[in-house]
Amino acid sequence: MKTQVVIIGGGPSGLLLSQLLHVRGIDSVVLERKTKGYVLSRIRAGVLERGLLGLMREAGVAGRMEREGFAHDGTLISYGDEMFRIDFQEHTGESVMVYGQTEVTRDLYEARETANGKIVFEVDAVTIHYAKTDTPYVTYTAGGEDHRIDCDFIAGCDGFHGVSRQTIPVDQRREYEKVYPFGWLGILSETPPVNHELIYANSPRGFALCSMRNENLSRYYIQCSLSDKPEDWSDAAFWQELKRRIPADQADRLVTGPSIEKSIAPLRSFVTEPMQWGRLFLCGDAAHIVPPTGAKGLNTAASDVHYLYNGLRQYYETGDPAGIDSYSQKALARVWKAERFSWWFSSLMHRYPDQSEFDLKMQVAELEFLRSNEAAQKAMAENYVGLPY
Ligand code: FAS
Ligand code: PHB
Repeated sequence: MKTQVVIIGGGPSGLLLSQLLHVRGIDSVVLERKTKGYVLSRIRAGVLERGLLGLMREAGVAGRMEREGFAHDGTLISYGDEMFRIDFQEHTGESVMVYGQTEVTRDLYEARETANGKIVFEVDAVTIHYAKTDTPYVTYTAGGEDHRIDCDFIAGCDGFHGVSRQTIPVDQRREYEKVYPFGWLGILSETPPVNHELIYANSPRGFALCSMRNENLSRYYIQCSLSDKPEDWSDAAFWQELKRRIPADQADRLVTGPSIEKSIAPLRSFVTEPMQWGRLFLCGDAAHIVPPTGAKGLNTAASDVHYLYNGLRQYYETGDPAGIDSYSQKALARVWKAERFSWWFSSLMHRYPDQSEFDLKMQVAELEFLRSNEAAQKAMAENYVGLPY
């Protein structure tokens, strides 16, 4: 088989890239290790930046998101019983869209299937060959048979545990990592959200986040120990702990109910450089990971896709390789700013085991500065709605 772009990974990065290329008449094949049902069962991001909204519109898949998504003009930050609001509209004139990653992925799958896009599920032994030449190819097995796809380019959209990053020789990669000494225990519940906006909560007992998917589907998180397992937490214990971490007036109005999903995500900051190796380009979690505090994981994957899509489009439409040659440098410039914001917001909102009394005073001082200073709020708002591509 031959195609123009082989895309490894059928998550949001791979699917968005495939659909954008299709709109421009550029052929791709998506190789996905799991089943479609498994990919759609993963509960992940919930907040979309303006840049991702624009890409979804350009890909022609924004209809349901615009009908069912919720535009949020601000977010709430609490510490103890204190709470204040960051007004995105006032500081940036922009909003964010609350619309689950699962729904983004579902919309992209539907668009690819409608366009008869080629997606191969349950592939195994995916191997990238000759990425440093102008005749790369990918081999894989599916249904017990060996396959080969010759292509012009390969997009590694296969997440943190994929094969693409590992294809770049270890002595050619520089990796930067910070592992956080806690995780996030998240639940979904078919209950009305406690507030119409998100609440990021700093409390003496640890971080909590009150989010949502729609008017009767809420998403809540509490910071937990890395040794915790979801089965260690009954629903009652989760709700009791969440109530102790958010302001009393919010806890009083919290509607609880049975969890329909419960999972723990570890937190890390991670970047690999470079994000390209010959004709192999890394996108999304294959190249970088952020703690979900700033809602930058999916959104930074989207900015990678923006740079790669436009580079490939320039190459195929004009023969000019400038966009693909500068992909890694452009993508990394924005990746590092998202890493910084996610690290900064995580440092501000969580309890760390080695924090001193002075450190805790610094957190309160930073929160009160953010609460009272226009420039600090503008900086927070600009990062949260998404820095320009
Ligand atoms: P993904 O990991 O989503 O997709 C990669 C795909 O590649 C997967 O479908 C995988 O099956 C496939 N794959 C892997 N290896 C392969 C191989 N060898 N061959 C073929 N296919 C292969 N971000 C937020 O903004 N907010 C959140 O709350 C949030 N929560 C998260 C919770 C968890 C547990 C995780 C892991 C991530 C979370 N993220 C969150 C980040 C998440 O949203 C990612 O940024 C987003 O999924 C990135 O999308 P992709 O780059 O497509 O990677
Ligand atoms: C979510 O709704 O899952 C969500 C929202 C904002 C975050 C992280 C997760 O920062």
